[in-house]
Amino acid sequence: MKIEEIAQKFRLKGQIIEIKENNVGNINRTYIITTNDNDKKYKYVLQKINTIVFNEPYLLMQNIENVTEYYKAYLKKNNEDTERGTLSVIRTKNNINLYRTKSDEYYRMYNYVDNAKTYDKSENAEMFYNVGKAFGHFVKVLNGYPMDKLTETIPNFHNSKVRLGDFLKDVKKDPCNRVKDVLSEIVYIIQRQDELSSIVDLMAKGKIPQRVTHNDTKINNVLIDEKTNKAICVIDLDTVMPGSALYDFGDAIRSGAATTFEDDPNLENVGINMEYFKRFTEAYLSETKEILLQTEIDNLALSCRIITLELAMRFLNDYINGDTYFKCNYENHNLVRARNQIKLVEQMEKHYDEMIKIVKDCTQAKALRLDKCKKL
Ligand code: GN1
Ligand code: MG
Repeated sequence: MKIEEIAQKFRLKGQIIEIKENNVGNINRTYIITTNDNDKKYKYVLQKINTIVFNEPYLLMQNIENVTEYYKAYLKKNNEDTERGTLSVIRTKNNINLYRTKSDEYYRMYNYVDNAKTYDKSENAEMFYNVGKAFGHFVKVLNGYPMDKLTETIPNFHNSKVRLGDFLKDVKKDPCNRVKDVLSEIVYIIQRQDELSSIVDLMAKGKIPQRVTHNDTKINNVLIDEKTNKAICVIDLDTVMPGSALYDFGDAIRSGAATTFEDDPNLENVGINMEYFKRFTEAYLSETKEILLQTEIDNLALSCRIITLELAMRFLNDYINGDTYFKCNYENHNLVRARNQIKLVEQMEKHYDEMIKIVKDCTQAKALRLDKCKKL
């Protein structure tokens, strides 16, 4: 079925005048649809859901619709921007939040937030500070959301322990005879298996709570206002599920404070920008300090290493399996990503004490302020 015909199934205003494919993201296919209604232009985002990755598209859409409606109600109550502050699901003419084609393809539509851009890399520390505010705000807004309404659409998505088990099984199977080329990378990951399990273990012991989490907090999942450079909206809500806030914090740092892209083959470029780390942490904690538990705060710096290690393992795992999960633009793309992420873990290990100190300084500033308030 043509994209135009599919777009027509949704409640669009006016006639379609343009369809453009947007080549971002490793999973779904995205199209920007422009319509014209009495000389007024409207834009929509149409996405084909990758059902190999998301095999419960109806439950996934239910999660997204529930969460965005809750979000909108919060924004309204707090006099914040309900139009641009969250995504809105556009339903089909049959009033369903998904369109299923005869060949079992699933499409969904959102409003397009205008005058906003996404960035694969932050242009400066201030922009990343704003991104920290947006992800912190996300935690704050959804803090009261009734968790039992959320479905875990991809079970164990950030269960690094389960992922490690799957990885080791695939290493044993070696379906594409690639293991021999990546032995040192495999050893690197196995040497850090205790670390990989640590957040999951703390959750199992009840020391870290389950929260509504985004699970893909890459910087390009935040819309930045073109004029003010403020972060206005968290997007890509496919993986909104119950999880640990720590993975979201860590993943934002992994992608946004890295000195280069996650698939830069030149490892000399790979590092962590500590100024970005500091600014993001300040912003994030300014939104979440009253919400996060001390155990969560104590593990923020470690979470960056764990999620980066998890990504290194996922990319390597996909390479070993013959590149079936992540979109690859060239041979060895997954291997390049895995090596890049391993280098980033090394860099985070080098700067670990500094990272811990920054988190402490941000939270001590908070304690001091509280103390002052009490005395007044
Ligand atoms: C995938 O498609 P995208 O870029 O939003 C992946 C994330 C990874 C990311 C790495 C559902 O996200 O978990 O962190 O690639 N999403 C899924 O770039 O697996
Ligand atoms: Mg995503």
